[in-house]
This record gives sequence, structure tokens and C-alpha cells, in this order.
Amino acid sequence: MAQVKKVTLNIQGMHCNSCASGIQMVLQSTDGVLNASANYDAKKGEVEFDEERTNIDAILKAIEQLGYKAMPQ
Ligand SMILES: [Cu+2]
Repeated sequence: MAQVKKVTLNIQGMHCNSCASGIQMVLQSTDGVLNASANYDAKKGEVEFDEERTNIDAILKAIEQLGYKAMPQ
């Protein structure tokens, strides 16, 4: 059964809207992520994921691999 968790992230290092869409795309294709969005103006992201399939560390790592820094709000 899916254990859905929703977190808001503060994201550092985005320079424009396409940074935000890049992050969004990678998160959405990450296993266990059900829904993701990133907002350049707000410097925030929102991720909904299944705790049975992934965890917050894996999500933060996926963002870091793109060259940004994220932390749960
Ligand atoms: Cu950019």
C-alpha cells in the first residue's frame, strides 16, 4: 500500500524557469515520486512521494546531482 508523503523543499541555485522545469522533470521521473513541482520565483519545490518506494534523501540527492541544493522546509 502506498504511504504518500508530501514535502516542501527550499531549493538553492536555480537561475531561471528552465532550471525549475529541469528539476521538476527529473523528480517526476524518479522512482516512487508521484507528483513534483518546482518554482523558480519562490525558490521552492513540492514533492509527493511513496515512502514505500523512495525517501527524502534520495529525492534531495537527485536534486543535488543536477547541481542544486535542496532541503526540506
Ligand atoms: Cu536556469
